[in-house]
Amino acid sequence: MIIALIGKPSVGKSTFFKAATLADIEIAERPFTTIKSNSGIGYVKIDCADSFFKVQCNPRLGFCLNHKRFVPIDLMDIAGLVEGAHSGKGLGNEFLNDIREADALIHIIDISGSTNAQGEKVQPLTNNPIEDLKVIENELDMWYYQILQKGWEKFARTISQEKKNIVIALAKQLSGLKVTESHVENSIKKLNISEDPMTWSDNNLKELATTLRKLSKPMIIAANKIDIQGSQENLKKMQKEFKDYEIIPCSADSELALREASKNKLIEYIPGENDFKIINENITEQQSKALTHIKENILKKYKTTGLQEVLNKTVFNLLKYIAIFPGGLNNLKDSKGNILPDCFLLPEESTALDFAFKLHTDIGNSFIKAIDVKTKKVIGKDHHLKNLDVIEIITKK
Ligand SMILES: Nc1nc2c(ncn2[C@@H]2O[C@H](COP(=O)(O)OP(=O)(O)O)[C@@H](O)[C@H]2O)c(=O)[nH]1
Ligand SMILES: [Mg+2]
Repeated sequence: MIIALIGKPSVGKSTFFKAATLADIEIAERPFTTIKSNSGIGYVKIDCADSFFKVQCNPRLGFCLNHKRFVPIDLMDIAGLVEGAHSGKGLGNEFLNDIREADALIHIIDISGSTNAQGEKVQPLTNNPIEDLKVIENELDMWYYQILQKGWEKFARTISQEKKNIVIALAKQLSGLKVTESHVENSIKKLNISEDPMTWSDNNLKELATTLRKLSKPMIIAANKIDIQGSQENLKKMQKEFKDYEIIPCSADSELALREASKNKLIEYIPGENDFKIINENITEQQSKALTHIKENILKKYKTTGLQEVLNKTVFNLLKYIAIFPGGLNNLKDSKGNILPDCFLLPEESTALDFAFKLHTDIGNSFIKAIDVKTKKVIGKDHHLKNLDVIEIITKK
């Protein structure tokens, strides 16, 4: 699963990415500093199954702090998109291309209104963040429309004359955008258009582009820079105007400061928590002041910096994934003695057999039954797994 961070220049995408991955990349105020998309590993935070069994796990990937397990996900920091990106403005075409393989988008918005359309610094509350959201939506829609429209006449004629299945053909045509057959089927149904593409108007095509974009690139909004005074009003306005989006107040800068302070052993901080503890006496007055500011201005007001919540909601609410641990009824360790070393993220409705195949094709092929290790109950191949299950697969020897 790949999640892309998008937005206009200077809204805090790289700051968000750096905090989420703690990677060392350039962060600056100049527009277009990110000229290549970065990929890195971020994490979703879940209740680790180890506390159920009263043990301490040893994750092979990710980490576990205080029985909160951080499970890796792929993140991409996409270079800033400006109005006209779909027609190539500001290298927009190239940047949009980087979004192709994303399963979901985190749209980072400067909710304080302190960057203009080009990403230049302006007085807080001067820029209207609602417009920023509309601009990016339109760029994404136009990008899909262009891809759809390219060679459309020939495509539609072939489908029509050869009586091919439009759902299969279109999904195949757009598979690079992660458009699936069910996306196409649902879109056609929703728009109430015929299965003969020759009858579709240009407007139908535009509407189809938008519907497919929404389904194949579901989006969540990170309302960033909430630490800047006056942002809360903008947040309320945006939440009122866009009821279909989950809009989460966020301060990427604050999360980055906390994670760096934690990495440097100045504080104890578990990402996404509502508090931290200063553990180093040699902390400078400046550092202490900055940390107190975050505590008073963000954590006390909003509970968290929002960054972890954005990642979690993207994976578990928007994409509706579930986290599954492989484990044995009599043994939670792998051959090296690591306890509950793995945790997998799977689409909702995944079955015990899907999970077996996710572990290994051989395990899938020799599947006999599975065991829900928490309840000690035997489950069949079609059993739907649920979030935080621990599953043992029994195979033919
Ligand atoms: N006040 C405030 N500034 C932020 C926040 N996140 C990022 N910034 C600042 O916004 C500017 C642009 O950030 P950057 O991550 O490079 O933006 P990008 O162009 O979207 O990747 C930098 O000066 C950051 O320090 C935040 O949560 N609050
Ligand atoms: Mg950047």
